Amino acid sequence: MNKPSILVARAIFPETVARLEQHFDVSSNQADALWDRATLIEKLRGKAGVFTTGGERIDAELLAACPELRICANMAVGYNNFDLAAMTAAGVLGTNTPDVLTETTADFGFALLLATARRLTESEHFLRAGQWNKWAFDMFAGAEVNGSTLGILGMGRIGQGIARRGAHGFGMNVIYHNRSRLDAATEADCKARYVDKATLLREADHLVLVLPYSPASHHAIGAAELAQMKPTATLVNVARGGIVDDAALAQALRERRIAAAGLDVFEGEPRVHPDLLTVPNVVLTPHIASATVRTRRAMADLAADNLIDFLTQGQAKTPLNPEAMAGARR
Ligand code: 8YV
Repeated sequence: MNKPSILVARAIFPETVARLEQHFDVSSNQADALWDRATLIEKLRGKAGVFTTGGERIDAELLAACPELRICANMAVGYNNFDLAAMTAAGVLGTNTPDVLTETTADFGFALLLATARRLTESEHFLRAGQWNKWAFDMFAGAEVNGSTLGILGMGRIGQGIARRGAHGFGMNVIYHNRSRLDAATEADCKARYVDKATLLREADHLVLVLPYSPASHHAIGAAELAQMKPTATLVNVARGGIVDDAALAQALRERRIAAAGLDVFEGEPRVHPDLLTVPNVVLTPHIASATVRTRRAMADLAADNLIDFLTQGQAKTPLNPEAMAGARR
């Protein structure tokens, strides 16, 4: 029997490609060329599955051009690159990689919070530039983390991980806002108190964004929201570009309307708003919150499992639109 054909759209671990090759006729982009959309569609022709990594837009137009496609397996927990309604309508399954990256991403969110509050990169740049020639009582004095108020916008698995780190590790007072309130046991575990968004903005000493990106969360933090925050507050975004209005944030940082920001994600990344590159009070990292070797392997394994399980047995470990499995394209 002929093996199904799949496409791996970006470079991934060679071991993952080798594993996929045991089940599929694999075309892979191990050269990691950045394909434009027309090229992606061209490469997808005749493929039953695609291994995506979060940047490939899967929508009605692409699905119509690729009638053999049955599954898109994202190596990411976020799936805002998928038009899930269009995929369901076309009978195409989408999968993501939840859970395996939760603790690693929460670690990074907390690291970015600490680095931002305690001015880690700004002070390192100062030292590297040879400017450290004496002690000063207020040199790089930052914001207190322990015992302060940690605000979390978006209280899913990663938000809860950050809350637990703050509450149990740093004695922080944790408040959160989310579309739906957590059950009492989870709130107790995270030592977190539910508040409305205005209270969250007003009371947080450190505000961490961990909500999914959708049209509803576009610019959830813009000029108006920044204006409600404390002038001493820090803002951390480990969620998605587009949730923060980067131009408004750069202006607020420049005018010290908030103290500092830590950003792992950007609108239009890998481009970064030029104003963010010139303000000192921001810590910038290139979307690496899930980037440990073990976690990236676990993400790749789970995405590969989904392709293998679905195309060989009609099942998937982490389906996003399980209803598409029943009416899936054959
Ligand atoms: C990924 C992420 O590394 O999982 C997500 O949603 O943002 C990151 O862990 C990124 O999407 C590329 O795969």
